[in-house]
Amino acid sequence: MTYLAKPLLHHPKLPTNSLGYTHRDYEGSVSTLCAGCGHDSISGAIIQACFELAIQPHRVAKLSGIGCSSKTPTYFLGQSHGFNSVHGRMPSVLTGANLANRDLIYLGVSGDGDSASIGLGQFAHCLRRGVNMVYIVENNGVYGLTKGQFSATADTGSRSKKGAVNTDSPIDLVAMALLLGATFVARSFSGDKRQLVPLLKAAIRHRGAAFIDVVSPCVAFNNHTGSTRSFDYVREHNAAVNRLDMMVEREEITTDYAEGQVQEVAQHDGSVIRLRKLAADYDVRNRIGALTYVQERHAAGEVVTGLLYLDPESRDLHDALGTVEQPLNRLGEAELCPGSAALDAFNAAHR
Ligand SMILES: Cc1ncc(C[n+]2csc(CCOP(=O)(O)OP(=O)(O)O)c2C)c(N)n1
Ligand code: SF4
Ligand SMILES: [Mg+2]
Repeated sequence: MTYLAKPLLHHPKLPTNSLGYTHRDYEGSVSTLCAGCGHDSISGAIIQACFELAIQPHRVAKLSGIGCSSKTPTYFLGQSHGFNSVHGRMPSVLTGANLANRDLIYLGVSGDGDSASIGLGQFAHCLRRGVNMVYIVENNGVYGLTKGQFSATADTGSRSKKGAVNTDSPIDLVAMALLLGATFVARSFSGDKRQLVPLLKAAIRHRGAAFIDVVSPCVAFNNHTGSTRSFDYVREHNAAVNRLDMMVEREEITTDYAEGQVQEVAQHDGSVIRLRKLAADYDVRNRIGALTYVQERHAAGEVVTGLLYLDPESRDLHDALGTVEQPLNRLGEAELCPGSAALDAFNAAHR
């Protein structure tokens, strides 16, 4: 059996969002991942974020590659569109779907093997093209599905469960995303829903390529002493640069922020990200500063989390290509076949 259906009955007093939907309306099938897998907590955070944003499930398309992480779209948003592609090929399938229908919200779900090994080229190009999506890597430092080989994100010197030492250099997907031009870059931890849910909400409302690297321990193969992706290691070395609230529109500050510690960034769609700064001199609008900071802290053994970079003036691939506003399946014959005079004029313009 590949998945289990959940019973549809739920408590009549479950809280509802502005669409009248409960949390249950954003769930998927019962997970078949190992009990305690970090990936299930990320599914929970995605459900929470979509519930809080009152997203209509049919407006979401979730795409993935291959891996335990890439199985997770079955376990959330059961009423949404889904496509489980080939190993490492989620980004090109997502790019094509996005170009055909710009009206959907695209969630790309991948693993560190899927994105940093076989899919590294695809990862790079969809970020540099600015595809409007939320690209989530559930990063456990191993190939969980194929039973625990080191992945390309495993730190040098980290140990496998059987004691082998990784001698290769790690690929830091956050640093790559910054270099490649992603306009929203964050890192979080599957065990920190308080940080992850608002990050997901802000990324969903962002126009452009939003990338979130979520450290997500694999309890079966990479949760031992000597691993730098275990629950204990990440809890002990987590250095958050900020905590954020995501507001659909600007709202009065009601929380107890200390003066000088709050940074507000408005996005294109009117949503406002309010950041409580934990590292006083960290500026989320400084791409080069972010890159330096993340690498310096990694060298000091820390796992930097939070919203690391945001370009409030972001544009997406449709802006760059000047595509039509409507999804392609809504274009009628008149737009698709404007007649021979229009074709002659077009050809003449290219002579
Ligand atoms: C073309 C191809 N090569 C190799 C595999 C075998 N394979 C399946 S999943 C996987 C790695 C998954 O690792 P990751 O993306 O980190 O996901 P995780 O299971 O750790 O969540 C590999 C190598 C495959 N399915 N297809
Ligand atoms: S093998 Fe690891 S990544 Fe896969 S479900 Fe189990 S704990 Fe999760
Ligand atoms: Mg993995």
